Amino acid sequence: MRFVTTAALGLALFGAAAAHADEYNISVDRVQIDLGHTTKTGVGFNGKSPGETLRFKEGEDVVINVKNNLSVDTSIHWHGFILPYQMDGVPGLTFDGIKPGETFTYRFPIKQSGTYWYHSHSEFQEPDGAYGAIIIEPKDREPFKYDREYVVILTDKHHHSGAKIMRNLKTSPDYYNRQQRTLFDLFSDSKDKGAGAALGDRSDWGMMRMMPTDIEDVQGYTPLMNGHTADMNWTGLFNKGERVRLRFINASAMTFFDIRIPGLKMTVVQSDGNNVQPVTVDEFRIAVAETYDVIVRPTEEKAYTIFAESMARTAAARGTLAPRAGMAAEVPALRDPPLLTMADMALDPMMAGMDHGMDHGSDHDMAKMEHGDMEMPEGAHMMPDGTIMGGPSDDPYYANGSGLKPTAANGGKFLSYTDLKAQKPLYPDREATREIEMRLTGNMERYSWSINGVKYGDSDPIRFTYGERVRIKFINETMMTHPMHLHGMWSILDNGTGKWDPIKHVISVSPGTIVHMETEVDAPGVWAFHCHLAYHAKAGMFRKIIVEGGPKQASLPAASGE
Ligand SMILES: [Cu+2]
Repeated sequence: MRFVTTAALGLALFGAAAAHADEYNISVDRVQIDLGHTTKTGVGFNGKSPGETLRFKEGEDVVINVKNNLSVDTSIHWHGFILPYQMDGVPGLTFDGIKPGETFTYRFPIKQSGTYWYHSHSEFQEPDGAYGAIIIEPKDREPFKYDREYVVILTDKHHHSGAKIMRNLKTSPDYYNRQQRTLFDLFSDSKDKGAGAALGDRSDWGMMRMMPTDIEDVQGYTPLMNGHTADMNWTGLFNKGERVRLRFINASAMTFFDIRIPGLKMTVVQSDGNNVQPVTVDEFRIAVAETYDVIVRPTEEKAYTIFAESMARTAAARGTLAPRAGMAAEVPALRDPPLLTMADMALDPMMAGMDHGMDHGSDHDMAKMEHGDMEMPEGAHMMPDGTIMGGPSDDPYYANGSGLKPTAANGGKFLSYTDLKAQKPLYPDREATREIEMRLTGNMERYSWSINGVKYGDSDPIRFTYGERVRIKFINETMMTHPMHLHGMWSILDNGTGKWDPIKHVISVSPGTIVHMETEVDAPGVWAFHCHLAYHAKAGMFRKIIVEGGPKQASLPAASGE
């Protein structure tokens, strides 16, 4: 069943001359976004935020006219799309952006299928509301069945503009972190553990220049589900016994969500637009910019709550699946916030309490001394200050210690990256031709985020050669989870399943973990590679990729730093 028709989109659909070229008109506009307690002026598409769901067909050529009604430049990036780089929509990198009053025409063939999204790649327009869902219908039959479907697009709208949030973070990096431990916590800790232990723990955190609860660095937002606050209760209807496909998209600027539907098992069938071997779970985490398609089968004539709780448990989006409009089920309470502990950053408990070198302070001597002659576990990595991170016992996604490792409510099954297996490998399995190390680095005290210690503005482009298979080793040396997004080429997550390694466009890297991905370099041109947390990308956790060689080199710009 198809509930979203092109006619209903409010997008003009012209009978184009070419048989398979559909034409769409999208305007980028100032819009009002209802946050319940307040209305925010933001940015949207065709007068709305989120923009209307676009529906493309695999194999068609699309023509999309994007008109800029703002007083500043804009752009649209087609997130997760395989397309010519000139159509990728990253201002200053792949095109010049769209000036106020101007229209830019995107033209590209649709070479994939599944659930995706689109968003502005200009300044903070995406956090300010410029995002929407895309569904691409596959040419072939899908390997699963469903009776109806809904897009569930999540975001974290803040009453401050993105530009203001960035300014506040730069002035005071803990501006939006409300879960910081207070002096009161310190005294209550000292009752339990003794003052010495509590103070010792505190000074370790000072050395790391992070707070123990830096799981989210921007709080105080209002989570929205399909543009609705929890009170507005977005509702999807079903008939008892139907299989309902939910296309979850995390369009947040900064917020990871843990999603569950109490009373229903969810069968994950797709991630980042690519089919996976079905896995049934009670709860899953969706990183910023990821998509997950799940199928649920409500067998009772009652309402079910779709509950998307933020990773740091500061807020939740909520909606309902119900047989009739106006119904509601119980809404779970927010669980206790997880505390990221020093032990979470180290493989060996012996390492807990040592400086992990967020920046390069002067307190390394003790750490060096204590594990100077310790054996390095296989797969582990030694940081510049001598700290050992990672190792064979690590789940590439979630095993970074007790603090962050999620458990499903009521002891159920929580999806891990290790559960994701490609339904059908996109590429033949082969050895990577080269490995690149990407340390994810930062200094929370200055709100500076970087790769290999270098911010984007000071960096040289990374050069790939067409035809190679690059293996990327992410080493997350920070206390935050970074959803890394490579444009224009698929990211094959090495989760140990070999030829079944899942194909994604966002690879989320937890604090203190090492994660590998591989990329078949099959798209010439210039591409962005960045953390998808809006303020991390802007602060410098971003790289320009140049793919040299391959077809159609004429239009590739001359090599330059920026
Ligand atoms: Cu990041």
